[in-house]
Amino acid sequence: MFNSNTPNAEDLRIHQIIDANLDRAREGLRVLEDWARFGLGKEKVVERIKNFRQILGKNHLEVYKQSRNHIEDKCKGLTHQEQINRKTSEQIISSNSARVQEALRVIEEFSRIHNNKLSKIASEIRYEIYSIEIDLLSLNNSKKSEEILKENNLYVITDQKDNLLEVIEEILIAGVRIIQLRFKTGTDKDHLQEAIQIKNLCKRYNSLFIVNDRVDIALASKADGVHLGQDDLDLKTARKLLGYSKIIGISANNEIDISNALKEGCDYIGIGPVFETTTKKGKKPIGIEKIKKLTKDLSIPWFAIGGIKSNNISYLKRNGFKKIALVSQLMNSEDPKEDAIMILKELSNEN
Ligand code: TZP
Ligand code: MG
Repeated sequence: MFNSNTPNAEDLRIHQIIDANLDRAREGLRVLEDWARFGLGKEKVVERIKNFRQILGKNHLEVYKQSRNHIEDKCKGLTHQEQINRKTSEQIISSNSARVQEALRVIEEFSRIHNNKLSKIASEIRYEIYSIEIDLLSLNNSKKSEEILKENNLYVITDQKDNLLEVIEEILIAGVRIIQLRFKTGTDKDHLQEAIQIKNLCKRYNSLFIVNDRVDIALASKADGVHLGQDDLDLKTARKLLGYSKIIGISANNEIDISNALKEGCDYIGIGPVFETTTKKGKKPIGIEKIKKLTKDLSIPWFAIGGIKSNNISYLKRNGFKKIALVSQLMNSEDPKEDAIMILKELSNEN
């Protein structure tokens, strides 16, 4: 129970510690709350954080506030280089979560004897902050990926080749921001190595790296997501394994596949083949009219794929297709960088 007798000097020091750390925890929570609100637009997370802030506010007793200034604080205003170095939203989320966790730990320790209720509250909220930090970082990641998917119209899929890394780098230099690693033969060990190298390359160019078919290789290479066909692992299972920080794309070519993919929360859809293609032999083209019908009300990004070349992009654009995915046009190009630049220009809104 809280001891309401006139505090002695030691009590005063303890009250001052609690006062400072309640302020610290509430300030840190406010930073997290504002990022959840304005940066991510996630109402549910905002509510969770706001609730903690209010609980701490209610427990910020007058005696703690009154202890302020009784003892001179010589460390006031000290900043650390690390605080100045914080630039990205991830760094801000992590450092402020740590700030809240540390402050709550201090409150928990120092209030245990004279205000056990507050000590317990601090401990409970501290555990919650660990999961809020992970949720915020995941949401941050998926928000960034969603934006890249929304803003970019060219999605490049790889083919197996000896100089693949060089070709990918040329394509990234050209400005492509979505790369998918696709392989149909070879060993898992080699594919994972390749995936890790491409992931690092994509990271340098702020680009999405997606693995085709394989959730395990996507996870092990820290890819941004996975692309699944109708015969691959189902979306629900993939989501369970990957969580919400990763994107999941689905190949869906009819109303049922599309509606299932949407229901289960896929992030984008690949539709095709639009035209005849040698990359996926034996697959009958769907044709542009059918694709137009299927995508009429689609509210998530979708990419047309299959047989798309430099010479039929303007035709697709005239028919309202904005986003395309390519394999052979860039993988077999003599100059992938120049080709990618031309295609990006063709797809841009200026055209
Ligand atoms: N899915 C439908 S068509 C296709 C895939 C992976 C192959 C596309 O390759 P290309 O060389 O761009 O026609
Ligand atoms: Mg597949």
